[in-house]
Parts: sequence; structure tokens; C-alpha cells
Amino acid sequence: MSLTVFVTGASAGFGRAITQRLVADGHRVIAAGRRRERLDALAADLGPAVLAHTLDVTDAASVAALPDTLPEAWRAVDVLVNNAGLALGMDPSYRASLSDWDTMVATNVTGLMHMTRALLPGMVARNTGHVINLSSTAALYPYPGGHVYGASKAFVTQFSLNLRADLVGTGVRVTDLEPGLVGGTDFSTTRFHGDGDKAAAVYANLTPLNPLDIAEAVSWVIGLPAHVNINRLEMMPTCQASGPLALKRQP
Ligand code: 8X3
Repeated sequence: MSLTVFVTGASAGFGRAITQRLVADGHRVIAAGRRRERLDALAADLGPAVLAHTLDVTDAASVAALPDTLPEAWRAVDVLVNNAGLALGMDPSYRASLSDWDTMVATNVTGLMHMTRALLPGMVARNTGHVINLSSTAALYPYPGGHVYGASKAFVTQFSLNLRADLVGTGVRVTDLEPGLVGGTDFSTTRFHGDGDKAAAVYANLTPLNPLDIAEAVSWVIGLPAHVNINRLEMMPTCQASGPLALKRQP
């Protein structure tokens, strides 16, 4: 079945790979993001199954105006992929930038919340739909410098589970995807404010997940029969595992 899918943060990284994969699967994708030229290039590449839609998820008015600001034939969104999100900084919390913290909350928490609130009523009215939220292993496993990034993803995970509690009895599904280390995106370069060397060091001498792996997971959860809801899906590269609790020994 061909579905209409709304992907936020579609101009790069996971969002771009998810868009490409879902179009290959036969779906139509509203590719939303801030960088119009990139979205247009994606639409030109993938053809009429992609609708480029300029959107900043932190712009509450633009998000609240959805889905009516979409062309009529695209308003009945079947699947929302809340992918837009970012990490900024890895300094310890007592030195971290408050502005970085505010930006993460505005995108990862408020933006995702507003997107969901905008598109969920239509899904409930049609008694069919699927919200897929991009959380992270950082939602559950703390690490130094993770502070607000991890906390924002913990919000995403708990929000997803609470949405399920509201939606049980409707045909609307909710899935929380929780990837660990993923390479091949601007995630770490953004986190380190453009420092490419620091970003590259994160992935040195290992094989992380890549955006195609995330797109594969999205494709899978969407394609399952309507009576199957994957609540949470935690993914790590084989080279990663959760470690022991921290112990600081005396010298
Ligand atoms: C990305 C995973 O470990 O960099 O969400 O926080 S991690």
C-alpha cells in the first residue's frame, strides 16, 4: 500500500535516507526541512513521489498551520517521522552553553511535540496512522556530556509511550526508534560546532550504524501488518554495548 509520509529534517542524514528508502518502497514523502535547495535536489532526484516542504520545526506558527498548508492531495498524512533533532556540545553540564541547551530543547522536544500535535488529529479522525519518533540510546544510557541531549531524548521516548496510552483503541501506531552510534551524518560535526577532527574521532576504527540502517528500521516498522505496533526499537552497532556504571577510585 502506498502511504503518505511526512519526514522532518529530510534535507540530510537520517531524514534524507528515510525519504529515499520510503520512495523506493512505493510511498509518497513530504520531505520537510529548512534547507530548500537540498529538498529541491532530493525531489528532483526522486521525482513526483516527493513533495519538498520548507519547514523549521521550531517555528510554532508554521507547524500549527499544518496540514492545511500542504497541497490538498498531500494533507492526509499516514505516517509522521519525527526525525529533526540535534546534539550540541559535549562539555560537562557545569560548563555547557545555555543557548545550546535551549536549541536542543526547542528542536528535540518542543518541535517534535508540536509536529505531533499538528498531525495526530487527522490520523485519529481517519483511524489510521503511525508516528515514528527518533529517540536515541542516550535516552536511557547516561554518558558524560550527554546532559540535555540525553534528557531531550528521554522525553521523546516517554512521550512516545504516553502517546500509545492515548491511542490504544485507535488504528494509530507509535514507534520510538533508539539508535546508538550512527556515522555518515553531520550529527557529530554539528555537536562539536563544526570541528571535523573531533567529529571524525568519534567514529575512528569502528563500524557504526549508518543512515541506511535507520531507514531500514523505519521501512520495517511501517510495513508490518496494521495489528502490530513496535513500541521501542533500540539499535546499536555490533561494536557498541552499554558499559558498566561509573566508578571513580581514589588515587
Ligand atoms: C546518538 C547516539 O551515543 O551519540 O543519539 O548519544 S549518542
